[in-house]
Amino acid sequence: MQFELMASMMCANYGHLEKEVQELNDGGIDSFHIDIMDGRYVPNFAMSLNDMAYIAKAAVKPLDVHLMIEHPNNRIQLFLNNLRPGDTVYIHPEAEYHPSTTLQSIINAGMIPGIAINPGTSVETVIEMLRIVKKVLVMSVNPGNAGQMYLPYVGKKITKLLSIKEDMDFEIYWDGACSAGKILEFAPKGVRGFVLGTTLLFGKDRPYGETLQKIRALQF
Ligand code: S6P
Ligand code: MG
Repeated sequence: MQFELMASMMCANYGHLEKEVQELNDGGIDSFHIDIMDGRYVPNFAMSLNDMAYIAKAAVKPLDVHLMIEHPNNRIQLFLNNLRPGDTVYIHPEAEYHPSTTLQSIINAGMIPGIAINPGTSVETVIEMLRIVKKVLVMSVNPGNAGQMYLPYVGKKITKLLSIKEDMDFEIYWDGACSAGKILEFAPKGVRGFVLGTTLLFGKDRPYGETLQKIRALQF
């Protein structure tokens, strides 16, 4: 079973960030998930541009940048200038007047365009953007914090997205409260990747490589 594992870097230990990045690189992470927050679109400040740029330099694997900021188009070049072609950038469509313009800037820079869908956002309201993006990040918790409870009503939306992903040519990624049980249930259904935070990867007193190996060995 092919699925991708992303490390939610807002959950990493910033006391030795470079060591964290190296351990994840060596441990076989597929990409580094970067939660950028502005304290307005979401009620928190997590990572910012400098954190992202630092990790981009230290990381061998691609970056998966999740912009939880108002009007990302105003500042999108700051982020794109610090990324490599093939990195992914997700925006929240609700945070932008013209989200398709912002997605086009991401495409023009050679990055993979994505949208993040909040628990309270329906597939119908973002359907046109599904024709543009390559990735859909489904939030299974409200955006802003790590360590929250899974919101079970999101499952129905994933089922709906799974039924249209082939036709509309995008992949589905899971963000929030990702447990082994959720990977076991949703990877076989076609969810392509999972963001790992405090639920499964960080703060466990276990080498990251060992955890990642265990997850990949789950029986399907
Ligand atoms: C939340 C953010 C996420 C979390 C991650 C935490 O706003 O987008 O990327 O950092 O999901 O994982 P967990 O297992 O602590 O919920
Ligand atoms: Mg995220």
